[in-house]
Amino acid sequence: MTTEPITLVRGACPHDCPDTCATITEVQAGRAVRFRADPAHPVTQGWLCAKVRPYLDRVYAPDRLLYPLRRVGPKGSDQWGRISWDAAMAGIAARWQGIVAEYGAAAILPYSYSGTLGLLQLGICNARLWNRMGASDLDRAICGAAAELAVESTLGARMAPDPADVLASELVLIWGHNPASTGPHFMPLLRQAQKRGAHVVVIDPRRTLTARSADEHIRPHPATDGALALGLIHVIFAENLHAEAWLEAHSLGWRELRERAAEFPPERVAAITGVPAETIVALARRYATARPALLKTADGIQRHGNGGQTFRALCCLPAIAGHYGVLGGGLSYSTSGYVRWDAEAVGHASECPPVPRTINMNRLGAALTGEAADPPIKALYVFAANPVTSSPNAGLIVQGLQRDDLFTVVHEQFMTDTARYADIVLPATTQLEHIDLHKAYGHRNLQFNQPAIAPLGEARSNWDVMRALAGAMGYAEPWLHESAEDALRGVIDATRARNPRLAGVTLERLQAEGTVPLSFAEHERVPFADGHFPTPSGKIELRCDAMRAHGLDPLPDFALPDEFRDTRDTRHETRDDGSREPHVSDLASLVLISGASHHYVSSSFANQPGLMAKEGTPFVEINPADAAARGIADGDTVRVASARGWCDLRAVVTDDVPPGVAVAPKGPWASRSPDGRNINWTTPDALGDMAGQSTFHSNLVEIRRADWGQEQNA
Ligand SMILES: Nc1nc2c(c(=O)[nH]1)N[C@H]1C(S)=C(S)[C@@H](COP(=O)(O)OP(=O)(O)OC[C@H]3O[C@@H](n4cnc5c(=O)[nH]c(N)nc54)[C@H](O)[C@@H]3O)O[C@H]1N2
Ligand SMILES: Nc1nc2c(c(=O)[nH]1)N[C@H]1C(S)=C(S)[C@@H](COP(=O)(O)OP(=O)(O)OC[C@H]3O[C@@H](n4cnc5c(=O)[nH]c(N)nc54)[C@H](O)[C@@H]3O)O[C@H]1N2
Ligand code: SF4
Ligand SMILES: [Mo]
Repeated sequence: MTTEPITLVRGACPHDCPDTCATITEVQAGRAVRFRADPAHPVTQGWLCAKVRPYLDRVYAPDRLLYPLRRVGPKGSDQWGRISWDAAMAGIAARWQGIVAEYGAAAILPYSYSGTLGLLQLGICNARLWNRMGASDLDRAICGAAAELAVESTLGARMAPDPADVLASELVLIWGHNPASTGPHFMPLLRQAQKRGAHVVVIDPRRTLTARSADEHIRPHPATDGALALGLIHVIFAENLHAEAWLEAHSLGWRELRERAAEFPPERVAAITGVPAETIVALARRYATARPALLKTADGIQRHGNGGQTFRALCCLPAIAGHYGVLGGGLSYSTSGYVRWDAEAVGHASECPPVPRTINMNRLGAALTGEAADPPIKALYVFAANPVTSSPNAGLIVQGLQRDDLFTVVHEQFMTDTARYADIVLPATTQLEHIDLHKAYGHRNLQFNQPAIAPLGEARSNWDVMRALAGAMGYAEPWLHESAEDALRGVIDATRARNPRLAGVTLERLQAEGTVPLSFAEHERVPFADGHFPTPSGKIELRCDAMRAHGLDPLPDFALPDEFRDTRDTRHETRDDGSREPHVSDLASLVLISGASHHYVSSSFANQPGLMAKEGTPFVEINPADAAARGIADGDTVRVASARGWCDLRAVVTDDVPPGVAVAPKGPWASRSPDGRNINWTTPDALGDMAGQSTFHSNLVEIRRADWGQEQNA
């Protein structure tokens, strides 16, 4: 027992989660001995989720990467030799300089997403070095791009109520969102609202953890929610339940939307969605007459080929019933629009060459195998992301990463599926070892993260690596070499100068207080309470002419994703060894949804033994009728196959999924599976209707017992 004193260090959970919890690390003799929630935080409320509670297991995991490594075997063979940081930096800079000389900096692609959401370790690191270099830009459209564009063009900004405002709701419509797993701190508030009499409706094809405790669960066919929303709008207008005076004063195009919705009478919507017409009518009445109703949603629902238009329809619905601007009403999607970090302070783009081109991250495999041709991608730098596990059509990504002429660097905490294909692997710090500032997308506080312990081994933070790389490349601009504190201070100060919500916020105050609430004038507390929307028209744009620039109808509309319409016989694939893939047109296909795992955040934590044990063997849920038709029993190993590829999973036969739908959560690592694959070997890399959105869930698959392919070939 050491008698050293214990120091408490305030931090923030860095993961991609709306809750952005406030944490406290207890440090003794330089070692983190306890990690817990801040009891005083209004949202964290003294508890952390199952994923992050054992965070010290992650920090001190025996498989943490602690030293720079150089590949010494063939790509993907997992054979490494230790090198020094100096050698790593010099080696990377030499390769990059050669590529820049021969192909231009556009041949270099940084790839990052959501390992951390910090301003410094993600935001600034996404921008500065790459801008200075003139590297290709990455269109980060894997998660919620369509929803973000839909919200920004319809409402003007991503603003949302305080989570606790749900206590004033009479009806809560949770649409294509599973907060019990994906934003758990909303659940106690929801329970409390329910106890006060609020009626909770979940709209999701799957019986999720959230749906289990709802008062009503409505299960549309996947990707038909646009029709469902237009059907609700239809009924509200048809029964004269719409908020005409409010619409007249504060909206653009409500009469046109009424005409569009007239094309979606309940019987037609029932045929499209599978939801009975009576249910649609009853829900519309309940929604329109609740005082008020909150529509709470997130990104899962829009990962479909038609997700953008679907989300536009969702944004319009609260306006028709007059729920915007009312305490307990409106749309709860994201609070991230309250603070937009000053882009110039973040990236210094005005001092840099123009962006040569932009590559959509959802097309990584295609880009690496020829789609990005002029110039080809010759170097990839991955940090805070694990595309082989988490990005669509992963088999094609692996094919690209195996190119001998591609120079890949991965900066990671662990030897991920992606890091295994690197030429050089650099060890990254965890949140306990570096500084950062976080804004939340599910609440209205800033969270500061003080480093609690020194970096383990030779791990370095993203920013420290960016600075070292800038030095190795010979770039002298001071903003490439600032201290972490100075970099943060510069962005905070520049942003505060234009944004009254940051009144009084300084680096020093954040460091001292950890949690700093954003400032709201009383009339701004409830979004859009004054009837003003920060759109070009100052109104909510039900008809949004800006949509034309994206090649879209200015009114929300419904069409099935291409994946579900295109039943042409183009899906046959042959394995490398010439044997036959299960063929999706051999049987009526299933729509496979691969949303969040309860115990992982995307692929993060899916290598942590305690959490892997809780999550169990990677599985796919299939309805008993679909299982029986295929001779599949619960627990069987099954092969899930799409036009892109296949993977083997354990079958869970359950009516938690309706007939025609299968669910296999994202997250499990390919390298931890016997077949070396995961569900993203099947998912589509087609782009959605808006903002280059990923379309993970518009995934037509066939599921067979794993021995089926072999039988066919025998
Ligand atoms: N535990 C955990 N938490 C997470 C994450 C995680 O991986 N694990 N990921 C984080 C990230 S990156 C994000 S973006 C958020 C996402 O947060 P959510 O959007 O809440 O999570 P998802 O599971 O992606 O999708 C939500 C639901 O959409 C449903 N869905 C899919 N297609 C349709 C459809 O066509 N119609 C309807 N009505 N529903 C549909 C799925 O069945 C799923 O239950 O969660 C964050 N939090
Ligand atoms: N099938 C399917 N796939 C999906 C989705 C889906 O719905 N279905 N959802 C998608 C969504 S919503 C998202 S947001 C993406 C997320 O995809 P990614 O952004 O790739 O997220 P992760 O897979 O969690 O990988 C993050 C990695 O960053 C590392 N990391 C963490 N902190 C740091 C750090 O400070 N520095 C460095 N260098 N590395 C760090 C972690 O160890 C981890 O390996 O996944 C997508 N994948
Ligand atoms: S993942 Fe979400 S709920 Fe869990 S600790 Fe982090 S912010 Fe909180
Ligand atoms: Mo996401």
